[in-house]
Amino acid sequence: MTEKILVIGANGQIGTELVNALRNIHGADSVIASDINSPTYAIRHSGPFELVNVLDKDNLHHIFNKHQPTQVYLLAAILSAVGEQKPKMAWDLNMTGLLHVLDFSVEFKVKKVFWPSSIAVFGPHSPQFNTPQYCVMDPNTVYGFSKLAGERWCEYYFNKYGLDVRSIRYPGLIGWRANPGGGTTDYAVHIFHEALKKGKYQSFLSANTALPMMYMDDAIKATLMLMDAPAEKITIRSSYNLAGISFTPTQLADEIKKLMPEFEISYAENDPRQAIADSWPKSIDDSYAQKDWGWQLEYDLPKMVGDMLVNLKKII
Ligand code: AKB
Repeated sequence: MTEKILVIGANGQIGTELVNALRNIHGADSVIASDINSPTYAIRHSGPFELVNVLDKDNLHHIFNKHQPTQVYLLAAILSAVGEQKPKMAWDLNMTGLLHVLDFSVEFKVKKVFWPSSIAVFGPHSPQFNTPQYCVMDPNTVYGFSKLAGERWCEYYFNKYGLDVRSIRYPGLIGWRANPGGGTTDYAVHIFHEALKKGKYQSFLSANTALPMMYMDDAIKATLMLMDAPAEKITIRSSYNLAGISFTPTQLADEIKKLMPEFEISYAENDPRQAIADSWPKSIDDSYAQKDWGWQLEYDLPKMVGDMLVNLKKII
């Protein structure tokens, strides 16, 4: 059966990469990219595009009706750092947007829905190392508790309406094709841009702040693996932990220095994102993803740094 895949929030960090990966697999015309903003060059030139605001119910309903998608990826969200500046707006977009998409997916009999969660669902009382799938969760950012509530809604729609909704708790994502949009882990992308442009970078997180991160190639691979897995293999309908690689700004800078010995890092003080990072896990246990759908990480820290620098150099 031919798929019709609607990607909402296609201009963002994940969307830019995912749309291209999906178009390579299913063909350009089978993947409708959509976003609240006009399409980026890469998205516009690779296939169809719709302007969509997930909070505008009539507009979203029209898009579902027009395209009759078989799969929907909802990527539109406000991330952790921006969410603290605009808490009500973050809650509204992250929550109401999700509920609109879940409702229309039931109404239009969408076969599979993907929605991203985050390591931000954990909080200061969650175990910090090797954080398990199931544990105390007390997120203290609006982004974090909107993602946790969203996970509960996803599981609820699966149990109550049989909607095949699947989700991953992404770590911080690092890629060269698109910039991140206002998260706490953004330093791990900015550092590469500044290294190549200026040879130095001031990290807004402190030297020894360890966080779980993942190279975008691995994140896209995991997303497609989860979406391709047979439904009976998916034992978690809230969201799967995904570990990635855990490192500190110093460890990342040291790895960059191996390829760019002149690179220098310094550290800002009193950045509000530090408190957010301190409330998140330092490393994650993703054994459920490994067991249920065969997840295996490909990029470790040296491989990721090498690939980022080689590719970014070509476009900077
Ligand atoms: C953020 O930093 O807000 C995101 C995330 C970890 O979900 N990158």
